[in-house]
Amino acid sequence: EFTPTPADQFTFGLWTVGSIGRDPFGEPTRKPLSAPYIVQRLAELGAYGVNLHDNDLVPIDASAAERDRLVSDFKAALNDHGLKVPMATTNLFTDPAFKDGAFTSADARVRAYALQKTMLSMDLGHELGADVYDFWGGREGTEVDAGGKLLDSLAWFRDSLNFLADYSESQGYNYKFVLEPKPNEPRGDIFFPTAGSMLGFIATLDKPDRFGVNPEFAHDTMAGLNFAHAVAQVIDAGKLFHIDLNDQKMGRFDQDLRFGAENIKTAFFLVKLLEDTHYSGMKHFDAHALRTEDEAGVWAFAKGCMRTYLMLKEKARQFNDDSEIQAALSAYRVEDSELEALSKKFSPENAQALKSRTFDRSALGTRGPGLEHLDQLTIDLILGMR
Ligand code: GLT
Ligand code: MN
Ligand code: MN
Ligand code: MN
Repeated sequence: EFTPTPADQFTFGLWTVGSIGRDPFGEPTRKPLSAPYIVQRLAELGAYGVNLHDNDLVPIDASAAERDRLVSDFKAALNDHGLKVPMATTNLFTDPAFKDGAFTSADARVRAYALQKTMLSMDLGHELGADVYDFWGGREGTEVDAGGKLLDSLAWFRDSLNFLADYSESQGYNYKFVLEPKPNEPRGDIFFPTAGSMLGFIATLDKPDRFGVNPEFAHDTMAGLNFAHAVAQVIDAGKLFHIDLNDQKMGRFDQDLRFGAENIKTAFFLVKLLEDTHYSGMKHFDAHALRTEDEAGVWAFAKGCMRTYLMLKEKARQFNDDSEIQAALSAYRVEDSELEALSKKFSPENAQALKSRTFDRSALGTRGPGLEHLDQLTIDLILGMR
């Protein structure tokens, strides 16, 4: 029970389970794992796929021969173990060339190089079968706003995405692009800090239908936001093409904790939202094992992410089937078909009827909605006491 299968559509990144435990204060604590080995282990654990940045597989200065060898060994492993590559992305943050941004660098040469690197990485992703392409603008931001590029950056980023969407089409690739917001780190302030800002920006692109959002649990939590609320807005906009699951204490540095490790209640409502709305995209665990861990800890981490998701999915099912919880919910949601009909859509008659209606304001303000009871039932359920 709670053992995943590929049908669950769980994915990891070469960079997530492959993390060697480096942090800004300390050297790596683990040896690198080869891509084919990661593929084998993830397949054994029941994952559906593995995602990658161009340079997770092919070093930035690799020769053509080296690239071909690495790609063919990786493809052979995918083939042997039946693992997919659903999503690909570009590393536009590690190399010093990108220290002041990639698509939003004030240096036109860096912007052009970022386009070149991304096109080559899109070619690689396509070769591996990816149909989602992620843009996480880790370096797209500033510490110093005296450079005066706030509006330019938006225009440069827009031009780049329009260029790349046209490139994708001209190549016959069928990519859906996902934009991944983060408020800060590694930059002091990153452009497009929230899912809502990405949604607003997507509407300004030439081909908005090709673009969605890739929200990440930890990114919203760092900013003190409620991730389930952010995801609901992305779903409402029809833009949830991908999701990055992990965990994080609020207001801290980027921790990338195992999914469900910290904010179990938000994780529950998130899973419930994804399951109730039949989210059909990939569930990508964008996190890594603690720096304290050895390789065994890496696979314990990976198993734990998937197990917790599946346990929360079962809890969501129980929530929906629990008659006491459902009774508390129906008591909370007051229905009034007459008033709902009048309020649904404007007409002069409906407006007039509402304006002349007498409301018992005091009764509305006095009613107790039963949320303490409902929330405690939820806690009892999550803690396994129901
Ligand atoms: C990086 C970041 C993630 C992004 C990845 C994609 S890389 O690890 O923390 O949130 O999704 O570029
Ligand atoms: Mn992240
Ligand atoms: Mn992410
Ligand atoms: Mn991170």
